[in-house]
Amino acid sequence: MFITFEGIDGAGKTTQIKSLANLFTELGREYIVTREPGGTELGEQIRDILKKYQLDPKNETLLLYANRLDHVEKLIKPSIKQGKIVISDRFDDSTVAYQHFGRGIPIEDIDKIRSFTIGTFEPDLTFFLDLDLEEKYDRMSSRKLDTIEKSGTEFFSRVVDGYRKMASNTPRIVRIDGSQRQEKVFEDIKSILLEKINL
Ligand code: T5A
Repeated sequence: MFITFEGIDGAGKTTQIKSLANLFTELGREYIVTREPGGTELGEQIRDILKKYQLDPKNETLLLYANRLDHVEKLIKPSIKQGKIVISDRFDDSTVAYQHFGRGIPIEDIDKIRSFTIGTFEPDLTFFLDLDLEEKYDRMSSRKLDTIEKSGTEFFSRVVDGYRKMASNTPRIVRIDGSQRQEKVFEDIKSILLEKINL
């Protein structure tokens, strides 16, 4: 089982992943928690580059897929093969939301790079934590922002709309109202999981 969490920065992905990991521990299920950008040694180095430099959107996209290929082959697929549940904080939908809808990279180009790197590999289930921009900015007001987080309101508004479109046409992606209190967000996630997998 490969589960991913998606949404704009500050949507609550990391918070919910912690609760889900605690639940799997209580249930005695074997799992790993990973993230993108990052996940492997190469991926973490790519993460540092993406967070530090203002790159051309094409370079940003290429680096994200270099990371993803390494992540899928070295960590995600081997962990699934060992019978573990893999939980990833962001995956391929982030590239469609941020680099296609946000930065304007044509979807045909993203499809080609994806096909060249990870082929048709995709998550079994994706939770999209939906949050309005006002709340996102409230939650992140005290934080030092990295290069992508400094991209501005218009950019993030395209990213949110993109995620909403993707969630409405992709059965794998389940939209969860991320503006609810933490415990209620997790209840919603748990009830979807109970429907989809044998916990
Ligand atoms: N990126 C990534 C791309 O552009 N393309 C790609 O293909 C990929 C893979 C990653 C950056 O890279 C970009 C997107 C990102 O800009 P990151 O540091 O990993 O950077 O950033 P995020 O994944 O966005 O992580 P964040 O920590 O910013 O957001 P989270 O994990 O969604 O939010 P979380 O859980 O840390 O919560 C944020 C704050 O809100 C509070 C928390 O306590 C915390 O203070 N909070 C709540 N408050 C009220 N109610 C709730 N329900 C709350 N839930 C959490």
